[in-house]
Amino acid sequence: MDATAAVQAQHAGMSDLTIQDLARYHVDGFLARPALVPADELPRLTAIYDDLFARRAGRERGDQFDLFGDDRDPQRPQVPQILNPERYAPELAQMRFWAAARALLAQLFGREPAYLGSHAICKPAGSPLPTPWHQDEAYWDAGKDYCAASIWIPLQPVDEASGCMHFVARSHLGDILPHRHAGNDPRVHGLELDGAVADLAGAVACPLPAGGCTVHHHRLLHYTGANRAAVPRRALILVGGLEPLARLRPKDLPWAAAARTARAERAARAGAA
Ligand SMILES: O=C(O)CCC(=O)C(=O)O
Repeated sequence: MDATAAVQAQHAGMSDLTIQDLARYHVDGFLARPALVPADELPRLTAIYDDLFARRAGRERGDQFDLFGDDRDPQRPQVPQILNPERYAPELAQMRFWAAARALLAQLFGREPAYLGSHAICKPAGSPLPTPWHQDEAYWDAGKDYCAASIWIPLQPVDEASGCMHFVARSHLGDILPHRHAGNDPRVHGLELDGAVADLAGAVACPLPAGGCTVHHHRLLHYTGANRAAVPRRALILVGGLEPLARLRPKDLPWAAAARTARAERAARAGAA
C-alpha cells in the first residue's frame, strides 16, 4: 500500500471529500462543508469554549487577548481571541470533531498533518468590528514556507449579518501582500491589508450551520463581517499542515517587527513563545 492509500485507509469514513472537493480546494483555495462537528458534541464544545473565555484562560502567558484593541483592559476586550485553547482544555483534542478535522487535512494533503493546533475568536453580540482582509501566512514565521490550511468552525449558524467567512477565490496563488496592524496601530495584534492592494470585488460569502466548517489555504485572502446578531459569534479555528520548510532567506514581512502588543509583553514575561 502506498503512503497516500495508507493515510486514506487510516481515516476511512471520517472525511468524505470527493475528488471534485479536492480539486476545488486546490484551484480556488477554499471549501465550505455543512457538517464537521457531530451534533451530539456541539453543546459540550460550546460549554468548554464559553468557559475558556469566562475564566480568561491563557491571559497571563499572552494566549488570550483582544484581537482588535490595545488589550490593556482584560474586562472589556472588543474581540477576544485565545491561542491554543487545547492547552487550557486538553479534552478538546480528544473529541471526535478534532479527529474529523485531522482526517480532512490528511485527505487534503495526501499525508498525515505534522501538526494540528487551534485558536478561538469570539465576536460579541452586536460587535461592529469586521475581521479585516488578510492572509494567515502574514502572521507566521518569515523564515519558513508552509503547506497548511485552517478549518473555521462556527458554533452557531452564521451568515453575512453575523460574521461568516468571505474568501477571494484563487488569491492563494499570488504573493503575500503588504499588511499592517489593524488601524495602523502596532499595539493591535490583528492584521489588515495595507491599502488597496487586492481586488476584493468577487469575494464569496460562506454562510454555515452550527458545526459546519470552511477550509482555507494559508495564503488565501479572507474576511469576516460585523456580528449584528443578538448572540456571540463563536468560531473555533483548527490549523494544521505538513512540516514547515526552513527558508534560506526569510520573507520580507516588516509588520512583524513593528508589533508592540501587550500580548507579546505578557508572553515574554511568562517566558512563553
Ligand atoms: O473568525 C474571524 O473573525 C476570523 C478568522 C480568521 O481570520 C481565520 O480563521 O483565519
